[in-house]
Amino acid sequence: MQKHFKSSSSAWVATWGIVFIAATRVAAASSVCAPQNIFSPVSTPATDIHHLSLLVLAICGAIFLVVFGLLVYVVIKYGLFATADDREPPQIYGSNQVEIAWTVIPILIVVVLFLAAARVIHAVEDARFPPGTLEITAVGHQFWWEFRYPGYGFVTANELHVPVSESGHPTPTHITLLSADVDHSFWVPMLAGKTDLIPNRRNEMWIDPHEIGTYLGQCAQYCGAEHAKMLLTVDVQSRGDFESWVQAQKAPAAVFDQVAAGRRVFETTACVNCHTIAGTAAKGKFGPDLTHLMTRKTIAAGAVENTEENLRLWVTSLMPSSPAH
Ligand code: HEC
Ligand SMILES: [Cu+2]
Repeated sequence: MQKHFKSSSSAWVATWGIVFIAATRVAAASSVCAPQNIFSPVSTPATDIHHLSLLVLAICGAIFLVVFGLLVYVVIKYGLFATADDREPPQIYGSNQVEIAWTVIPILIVVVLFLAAARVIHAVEDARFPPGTLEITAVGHQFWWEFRYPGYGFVTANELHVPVSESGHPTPTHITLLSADVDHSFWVPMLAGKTDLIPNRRNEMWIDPHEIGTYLGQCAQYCGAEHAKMLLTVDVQSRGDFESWVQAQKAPAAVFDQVAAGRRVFETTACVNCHTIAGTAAKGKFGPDLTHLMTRKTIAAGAVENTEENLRLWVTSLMPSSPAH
């Protein structure tokens, strides 16, 4: 008797605990950063995953309702309003029907979930690409993203630009994923699922965003102390805007006489060992390409806005002996 009450109250606590944790997680996630939203996909892989997750959620929700409903029924009938006769439930040994039912039903549920997931995996992984597909290579670094556009011959960082993909004229983007150091994971929730960037391995993913806009993403694999500040954005542009952005990125760095002194400092200090600026002697590959740094909205992988003040703080912090300190 004691045992009966104990186990049902601990099941009660456990169930409510899980519901509570799930509820706080949903609340926390939705209040922090709306643009990173798995529930409003704008690209085929994200849409497929969204549909799959709704199916899984519906099946799990149905199981929850059945189990929880039975639990509530038992607690009320045999706990709160038990008559003397109800105290000892009928003892059943070896019922074939019951055992077959609770074996076959879960197997069927697992098979349905497996087939649905396999269908989505196949659709995403084995997609065929039309001739207009844009090829990009993304390289994960501690703690920033390098984006190479091999077809156009330039490199940029942290802010990926791609053309919008219209249904009449699809222009998806195929992304090859590499890592320069440790594991990272490329995740822009509104565009596609996560794919890891693993050292000495070539992974792939693709997106076909059909709405112009800026989509936020985040490295989704803990890669070191500054992992949380390894953000990325995908700027989905009209075909025309994308082409003019490409032309601007292909041009060598702008030259201004007013900043000749600063350029001399850059070219004669260690900066050149880590950074590239097209058209100068700086050919370093360790840090982000700085050729068109001022076309980017943020610096340091989205950690701060690209303002003059932030840039100044960033660069002077590299030079502890500089007069700015
Ligand atoms: C030891 C290599 C190294 C040296 C030397 C170096 N940098 Fe960097 N730099 C980096 C790395 C790595 C990052 C990316 C950091 C991040 O986003 O987490 C970076 C980022 C930057 C950025 C921000 C770029 C962006 O797109 O976010 C600027 C600007 C910059 N460095 C300027 C300089 C200047 C100016 C010098 C010389 C005074 C210099 N760096 C020297 C490695 C270096
Ligand atoms: Cu990371």
